[in-house]
Amino acid sequence: MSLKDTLLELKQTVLNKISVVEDLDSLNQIRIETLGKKGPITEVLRGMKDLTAQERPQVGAFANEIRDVLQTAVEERKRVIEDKVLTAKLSAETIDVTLPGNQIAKGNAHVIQQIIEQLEDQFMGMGYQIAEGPEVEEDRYNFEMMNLPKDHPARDMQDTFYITDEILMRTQTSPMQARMMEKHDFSKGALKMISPGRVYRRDTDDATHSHQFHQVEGLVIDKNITMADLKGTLLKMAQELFGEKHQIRLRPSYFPFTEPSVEVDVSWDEVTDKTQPEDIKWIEVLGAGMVHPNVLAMAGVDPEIYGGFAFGLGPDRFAMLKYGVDDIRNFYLNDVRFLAQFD
Ligand code: FA5
Repeated sequence: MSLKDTLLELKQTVLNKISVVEDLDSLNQIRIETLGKKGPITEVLRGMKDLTAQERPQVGAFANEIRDVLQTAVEERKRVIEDKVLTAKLSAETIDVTLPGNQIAKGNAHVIQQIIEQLEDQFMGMGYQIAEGPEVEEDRYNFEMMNLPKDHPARDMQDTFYITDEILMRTQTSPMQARMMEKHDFSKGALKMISPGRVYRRDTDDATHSHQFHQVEGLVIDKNITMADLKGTLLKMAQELFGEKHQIRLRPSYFPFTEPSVEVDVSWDEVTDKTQPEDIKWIEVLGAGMVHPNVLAMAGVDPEIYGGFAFGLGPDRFAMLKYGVDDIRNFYLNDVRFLAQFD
């Protein structure tokens, strides 16, 4: 067989191999075996020294031509294989955007915080400011400026955690009345505020009492404020929170810082024209009254000119009423299964 025929046959065999090879390693192997230094083409070119001077350039050119053809075929096949690999990789990595993702567990505000925030929204809508005060409080604000001098028997109504003789854990949010009245500039208009926060009492825990609970204090001081303003405000608050058909009831009571004083109940159920008064079940939710002149005077407000009403409500009891929770302790056990229900 002539050298030319050998080269032609080699070309065909190699092209056939290249056309079926499926991976880059095998293709590289073919390239090395055919076109490498020890390959048959190099071999042919080396053997040219035995040819005549006339044959040499022809065979040389032919061998180069075949080497070029094979090189091009290798490169083309390489591109085809690389494309196939890339396509396979891309389709394996396709992201299905319609697949549901992993659910991230989301917390929710504590139910009592939710009640407090509803009350804040409601009262801000009526032009009240929101004030927060210290939980570690001076005896002076918690009791004395609330018309409860030392040794006043009514101090027993709120059994107290004392830190020193003069410092205590506040038993009520009422000290915020004195703090806000002291600060307020009455020449700029009325004082209308609510003050939510935690309070502490040495109460024995039971279904409706906790030694740590929440209160929201309310205070309005202006000229010509009457008991009707208090009743209207509390009725609106109760109906917005529990529903239009709920009623409130004011019962005479006693607090040293209000005169007259009342305790306020909300109807457990809706009250319609057909409801008999004796069928209404009432739940006590707050204390209120007209601010005592002594309290005004001690905070530097002239009781001859100004007056107002105050109330202190228990959002824990509100939450019990609104959601039918029969034990206040559930709010403080931090059982996520219970708390997550109020999302
Ligand atoms: C007071 O604390 C007065 N400062 C309220 C007040 C403010 C009256 C302004 C007049 C003017 P009392 O101790 O009744 O009052 O508590 C008020 C509300 O807090 C109660 O109606 C109840 O809803 C809630 N409360 C009282 N003690 C507890 C307790 N141990 N656990 C849970 N809630 C309580």
